[in-house]
Amino acid sequence: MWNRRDIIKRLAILGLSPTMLSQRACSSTSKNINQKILLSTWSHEAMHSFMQTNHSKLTGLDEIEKAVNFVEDNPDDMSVGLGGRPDRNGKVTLDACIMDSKGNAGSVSCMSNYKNAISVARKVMEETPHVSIVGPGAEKFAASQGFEKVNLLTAKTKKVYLEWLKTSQYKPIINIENHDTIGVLSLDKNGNLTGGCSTSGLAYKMPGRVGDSSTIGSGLFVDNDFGAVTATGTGELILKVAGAYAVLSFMKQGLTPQESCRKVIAQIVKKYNTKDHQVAFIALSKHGDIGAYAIHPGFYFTKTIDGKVSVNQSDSNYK
Ligand code: SD4
Repeated sequence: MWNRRDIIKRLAILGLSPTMLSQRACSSTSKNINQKILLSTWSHEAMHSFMQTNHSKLTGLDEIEKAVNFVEDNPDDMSVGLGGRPDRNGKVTLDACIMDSKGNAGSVSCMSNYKNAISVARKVMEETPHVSIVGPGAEKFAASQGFEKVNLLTAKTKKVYLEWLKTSQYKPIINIENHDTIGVLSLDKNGNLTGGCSTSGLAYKMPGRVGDSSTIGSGLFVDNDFGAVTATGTGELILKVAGAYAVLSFMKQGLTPQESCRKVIAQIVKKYNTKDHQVAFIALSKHGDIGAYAIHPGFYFTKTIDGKVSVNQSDSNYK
């Protein structure tokens, strides 16, 4: 039998301390939490009024898809869907993924000409034997599913792109705007978790570049027994640590969502040069506990609890 000292020693090997353990044991059965929670990255105004009026009407995948569609359809949001910033050749390409409470997943990467990447990702999950379809294959699949073809480069983003071409300097800007990649996590009243993520990726990326937002385990992961996590920021840093799954693995060890997000951000900061890069995670546990943590200040996330929307700034590694 292990005594307290053995347990503390073993926790130390895992980089844990007893106080970091959540008091709430993770259970593998769904339970009624009497609260409906939707947690999302940044403050996407296009989504807020929808959430206030429809939060109680939709659940799971329908809620995730509709909420993300509002952001994808907004031409003024230059990080997601229609009007997203293009790659360095002037082509807008989208990445998105979705995951349900049963562990099913779907994604599209580097897809142009169709604005609702999250909906195409959902179709990949529900209508194909695959998880991930990219580029022209994704576009062909979207057409076969009846999605309407549109030009994603709006007059506004074309102007911004032509301005960028004058210097062609590839330089990420931290918290480039206060609306960015949309990642959404939902917990329904039966304790079931769902998640989705959609982006036009890093502005002026190399053609063909795929980020974390369509990579299951990096930009998003849902494990209905424990929790759900999504990410935003420089995808290359998130991919290199399998970000969303890394956060979730700490939650599986019993850490709170907040502490789990903080630990993975700390790992990124320790390993890589993060002076000019932002990364942030949001996490939602099976029990409705919330976590959010970023490398730099200036990351906002939105909580919708039973239809009440509030925007909060996360804690960060650098103050
Ligand atoms: C990407 N993670 O493609 C996305 C970009 C992003 O906030 O999240 N920006 O790397």
